[in-house]
Amino acid sequence: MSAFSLPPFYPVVDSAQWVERLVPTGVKLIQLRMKDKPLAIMQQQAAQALALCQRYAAQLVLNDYWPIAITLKIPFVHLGQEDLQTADIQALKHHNIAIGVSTHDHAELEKALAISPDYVALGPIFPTTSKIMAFGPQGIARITEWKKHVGPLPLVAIGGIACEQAAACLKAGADSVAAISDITQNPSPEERAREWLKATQLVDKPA
Ligand code: 3NM
Repeated sequence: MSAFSLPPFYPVVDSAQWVERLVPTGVKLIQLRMKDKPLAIMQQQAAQALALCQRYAAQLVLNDYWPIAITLKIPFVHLGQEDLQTADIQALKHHNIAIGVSTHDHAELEKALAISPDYVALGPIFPTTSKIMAFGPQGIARITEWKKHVGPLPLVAIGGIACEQAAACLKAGADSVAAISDITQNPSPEERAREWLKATQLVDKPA
């Protein structure tokens, strides 16, 4: 298993520019999730994001483009279910790259658990416009159900979560809460990230 630690909150962003804005706020982990960009641009953005994270002692998670993670030695990837089918899991493990996997129903959860991931994500907890999906909102109770199923494996809650709902997600059993729009669409994203950090510290977890 790879060395990583999942903080109770992390932002998901689509560019190195966002990484540059948010890592100085104190976020300990940030996911770079780029879509529909030329490969060379994604590689360059990922390299820039990695350098920024290293400067601020934050962990970078790269969404989907796992060969870039191997090339750039990014220690952490997040895979959607489609990428789970095609990714070279053995190569990622060989390079000591931690793997997180998105899940939306029990069948997907079983597929994720079959590769012994380092965490699984459940979503969307609430309605979201940030990702087009065949799955409707899961609701908070589903977090508790997932946590019972995965046991000590870290669980991330994602999808439509606002800062004010983060503590409830953690109390329901999530080990971490991830968000895009509540931060990037806020008029003051850096300030909002600081609010998230505060709201997710010291939340009492279920026994
Ligand atoms: N994955 P926001 S929901 C990237 O359910 C992502 O797998 C999801 O964005 C899943 O915080 C989602 O703006 C979008 O809702 C999260």
